[in-house]
Amino acid sequence: MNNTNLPLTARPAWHDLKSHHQKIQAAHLRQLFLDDPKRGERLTVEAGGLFLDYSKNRITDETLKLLVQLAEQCGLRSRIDAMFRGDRINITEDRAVLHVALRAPRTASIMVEGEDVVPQVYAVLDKMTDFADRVRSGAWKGHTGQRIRNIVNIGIGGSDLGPVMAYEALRHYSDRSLTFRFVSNIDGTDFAEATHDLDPAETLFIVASKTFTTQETMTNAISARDWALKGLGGDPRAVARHFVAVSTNAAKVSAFGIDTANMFGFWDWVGGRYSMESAIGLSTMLAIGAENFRAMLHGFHQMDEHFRTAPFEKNLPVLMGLLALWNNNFLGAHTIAVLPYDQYLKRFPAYLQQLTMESNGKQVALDGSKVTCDTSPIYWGEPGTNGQHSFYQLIHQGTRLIPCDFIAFAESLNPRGQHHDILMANVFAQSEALAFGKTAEQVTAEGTPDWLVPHRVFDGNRPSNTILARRLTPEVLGQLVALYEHSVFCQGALWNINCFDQWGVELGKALAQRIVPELDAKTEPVLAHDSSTNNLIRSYRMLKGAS
Ligand code: G6Q
Repeated sequence: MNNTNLPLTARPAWHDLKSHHQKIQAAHLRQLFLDDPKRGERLTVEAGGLFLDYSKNRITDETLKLLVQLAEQCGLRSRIDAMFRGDRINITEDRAVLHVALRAPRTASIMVEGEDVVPQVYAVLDKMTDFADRVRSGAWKGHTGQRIRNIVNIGIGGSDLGPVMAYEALRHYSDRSLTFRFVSNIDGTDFAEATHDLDPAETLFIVASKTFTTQETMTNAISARDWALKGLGGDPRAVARHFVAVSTNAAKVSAFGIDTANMFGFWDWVGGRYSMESAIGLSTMLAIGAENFRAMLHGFHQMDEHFRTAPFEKNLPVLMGLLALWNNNFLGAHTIAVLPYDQYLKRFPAYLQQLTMESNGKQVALDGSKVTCDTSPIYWGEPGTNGQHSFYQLIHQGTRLIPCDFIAFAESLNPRGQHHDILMANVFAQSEALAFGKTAEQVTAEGTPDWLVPHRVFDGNRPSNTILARRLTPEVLGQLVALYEHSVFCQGALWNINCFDQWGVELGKALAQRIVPELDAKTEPVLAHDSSTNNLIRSYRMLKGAS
């Protein structure tokens, strides 16, 4: 049954799901809810502090049974075990995938190549804690003896999106006497705007780069060093007080001029987009303190344990993964909207875009063959209620099916009058409207003239999940991120693809390296690209007055 070489679409459960889909495709959520008055209570699951209502999906008990069978036939259980065991499941880079070790308890033991990595994880966490405490208390001084008031994280992709998202998400818990900025883009505007009002004497840069070779990050780090030294009288010793590094590459860190005593390490078994709770999260720890950071790790770990041990039909990440696959591969939905009804989660959709699409935007199965069905849907979203006043029109009445993940919290971190009840009323109203819509009869009964009726009808039957938690805490953020990480893993396991490489980002990088000197050349370079690229390069050179 677990024959890994069988394409997903050749699995018996896939065929059963296809014919099942034929049978139920006409079923409307209105009917499904009428048929089972307890559906909204039944199709729910809870793990840690997260409650998932998935009843507003176009599924029946049979759908779920078959999806679970599909997961079993694809060997999901053994895939999960292999990840937690530290097998080299990232086969194209020959690496283990052990972000779960970053949040394991101190007493755990996880072996990689005969070595227990948990003590290493805690050695770095302890070093981060000591450093964060010193900066937050003012004991760590800048070169001129002033305390650090500004922290600028320089990193991109996995070394940026997690830290920014976590900082924004947990801002409520952050030390407000510290200013945090994040520089990622090679566009000099990013650096200029992040630093224009900062005093170098009070500014600490974290250069966050797993490889310490990423073009954008290294260019920004060099600009930061120039900026800092210029503002601090040019003494190179200032670097030691104003720069720390987060990396796996000690040689490159020290070549840059950062003392490796001020380097926080991690390991090749931590993928960039799975690294926000490693030392890459140093800015998070500086913002919220070590205790809150540990609470976040605990949240991650709770979800890891749930994922590892819960039966599939009660397993939150597995269910979310299977539902995403159902909506994508059987209902033909190309995208998923992630709609957090919490302003603090405004960067969560951007974070998820990398997690989901860099992980599962693949067209080749583990054995090198082409996949036989669509892989990752496109994830996108904005916080509610703002999105309601822009793109929800398309979700409600457009021609495309857009499954939605609503995320909401029972308690506001900033209670103010009726704000929170109104916010929550909107979450519940949106998923209700999407599922049940409004029929032509209902619209007519409201006295709408006939010609206007079609414009005002809502078909409904549009699927959504609602994730509810009591309060957005560091622990709950950890659970939420781990939930999506594992849901992505489940989808990837069923599609039989490698969630942990990203070869698709390489070609553009390599071509850019070739083009940089052509843009920079003092004399007209000989261009050997296609006619469009050649012409664009010439036009650029002309416009900037290079030739
Ligand atoms: C993430 C990717 C990628 C990576 C960045 C930054 O999974 O690997 O987004 O995080 O390219 O890489 P460095 O941390 O090495 O600078």
